Amino acid sequence: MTENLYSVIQARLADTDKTFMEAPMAPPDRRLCSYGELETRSARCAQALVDLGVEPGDRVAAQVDKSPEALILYLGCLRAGAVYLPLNSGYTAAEIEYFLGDAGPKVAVCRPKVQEQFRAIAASTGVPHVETLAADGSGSIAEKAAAAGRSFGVVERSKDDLAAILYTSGTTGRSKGAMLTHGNLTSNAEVLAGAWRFTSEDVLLHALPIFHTHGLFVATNVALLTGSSMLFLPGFDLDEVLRLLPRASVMMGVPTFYTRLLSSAAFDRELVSHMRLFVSGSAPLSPETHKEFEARTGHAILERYGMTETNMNSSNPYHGARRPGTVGFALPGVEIRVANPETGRPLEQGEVGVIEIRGPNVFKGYWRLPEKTAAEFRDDGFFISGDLGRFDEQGYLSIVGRDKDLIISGGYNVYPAEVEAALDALDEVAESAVVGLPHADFGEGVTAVVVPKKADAGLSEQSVREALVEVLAKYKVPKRVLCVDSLPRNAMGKVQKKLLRETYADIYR
Ligand code: MCA
Ligand code: AMP
Repeated sequence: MTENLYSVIQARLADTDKTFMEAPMAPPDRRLCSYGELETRSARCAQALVDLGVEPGDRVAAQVDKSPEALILYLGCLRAGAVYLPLNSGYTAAEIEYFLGDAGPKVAVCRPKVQEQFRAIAASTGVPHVETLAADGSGSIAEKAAAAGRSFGVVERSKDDLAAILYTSGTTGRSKGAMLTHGNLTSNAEVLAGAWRFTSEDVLLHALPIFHTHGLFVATNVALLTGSSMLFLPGFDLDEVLRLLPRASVMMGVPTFYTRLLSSAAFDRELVSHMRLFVSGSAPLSPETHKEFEARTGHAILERYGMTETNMNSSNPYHGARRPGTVGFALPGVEIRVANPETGRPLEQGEVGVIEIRGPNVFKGYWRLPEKTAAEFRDDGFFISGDLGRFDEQGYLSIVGRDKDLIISGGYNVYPAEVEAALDALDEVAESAVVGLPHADFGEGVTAVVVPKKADAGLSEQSVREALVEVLAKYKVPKRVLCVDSLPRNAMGKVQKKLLRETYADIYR
């Protein structure tokens, strides 16, 4: 039996006339997509990919704007047995070059306006085909799909075959491609659909990007498996979200979505009285936001915890207390333990240690990096998350810190080491340290503390930011750059980041 995620979706498809996606910002003729149209359009897309020479296991990379057609490209890849490789639309040419070189895709899909740049990168990295897809759904891949036959089936895949590769940065070195299988995605979507009581009656407000686990897998796969509908926005626009919330039953978001909603006086109990569920994840939701949200709306946000490598691990209960500041219990079929970071020995309830995960949700490994993969797993198969946690007396898990030097800004991960390397590469910079500081909108604000090579080197906050925008995606570029004479170091010569975080704690408040 085929275990292709698309076959599982197809087997559940009950009503082909039912709306799968309504995209209010798309061109009028492409605003609505029923489940029946999704079938035909993803078949045509799969056929177009196969006509380009895509074979099962080949990678198809996409750096495109969010649109219904971008989602159909993902589904076309699943059907063709290809491995979908979505790329953050903010990545610069330098970042893209690395991903294409590492993943070796057969096809790379980009926005029409950067196709020349993409073609040059494709030529230097050996990618045979470059196709285009614009935010309005037009482009060469859309044309090829429209001209392709509609009878394509679904390529047989087993649960261990790859469905996608998502790149995640690391504390050291370059990004690693997390290999996610059909089994990983299917099992997690099924578990979440059950845990969060999704039915075909649901209307999900989808304002997340679709190049990460949260928007692509958690939101979309759950909707597809349960035959629900989505209100599909190109991004989080506060006014649009407020306008559409009365038509939705569920919303998923990063904490910034919820703090932005609370900043609006129009966001009140009446507007969301019909809503069934608000889910938060990707970054810590502060207990203050949780409480303020409940006081304003009567809804307790359901916080859950996941990673690119593991999909979703734990969730607060649908029925039962949703505890602020916790990420709830392990999802069915998922094992979570809190262990000694050095030895992996499980700790007692109440003790703080590294969170480790095992289950059908856990990825297959890092693309072409067997040693790095082995280093992140214990011998008994538990994946070492790098998050520090504790179970309370009722079994709720809290994330209390990170064993990894990571900043989460508005739900995007930024590794200080990558930003420091970009800063240190600037002629005028002698050394740098990058820290995350409390930020009212993004949770944490990426902040650079730099030592100029010479006092009169002409280094300014603006010049540094301008130089970094050329090499790093904007969300990684420090919101503030502070020039100092020297960095504080301990007796071992290590930069004291804790001290920097304390010294500059209030700069975004
Ligand atoms: C945009 N900017 C950002 C961010 N987003 N800077 C830092 N952090 C960000 N997250 C930049 C913009 O380029 C712009 O720069 C300036 O900040 C202001 O942008 P603004 O218009 O306010 O931003 P926005 O376009 O409204 O986006 C904010 C956002 C967005 C809606 C919070 O970042 C977002 O959708 N985040 C969701 C991320 C996500 O899906 N994460 C899931 C990862 P300038 O002014 O210079 O032009 S999956 C995951 O983590 C795991 C698996 C899990 O558990 O889910
Ligand atoms: P990513 O690499 O984008 O998949 O990010 C995964 C990381 O996001 C996790 O290792 C956690 O550090 C963080 N994360 C996800 N959900 C939560 C949450 N609910 N609370 C705190 N941190 C979270």
